[in-house]
Amino acid sequence: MRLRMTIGAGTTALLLTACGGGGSSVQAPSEDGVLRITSYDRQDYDAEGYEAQAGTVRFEFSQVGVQEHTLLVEGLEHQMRLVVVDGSTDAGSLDLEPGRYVLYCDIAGHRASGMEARLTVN
Ligand SMILES: [Cu+2]
Repeated sequence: MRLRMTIGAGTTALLLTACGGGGSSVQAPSEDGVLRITSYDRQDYDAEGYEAQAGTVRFEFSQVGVQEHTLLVEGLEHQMRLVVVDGSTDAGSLDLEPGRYVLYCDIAGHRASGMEARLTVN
């Protein structure tokens, strides 16, 4: 009877998958109830997801950089469109029921390059 140990060194896969910054960073409103969202020139918001309480949700949209960006809630575009450019801030509010929403920037090409985020209203 022979015991043979096979060491599969040749088949050891490299499982070091790239960590694509992938966490699930979710940002809740600050203590004053305002949901502050920052945009960056890399065409991204400062979190992948945001949380808010149902009712009147107040948004404050600001910018790090110089690119113009907007903030809209999918399906509610006619109710709010915030715009920042040259370091400005913009603010607005929406009456939201509990549910899942999508935030995005409607500047040409920005959403396609990843400028969108989840909004969970509880
Ligand atoms: Cu943008």
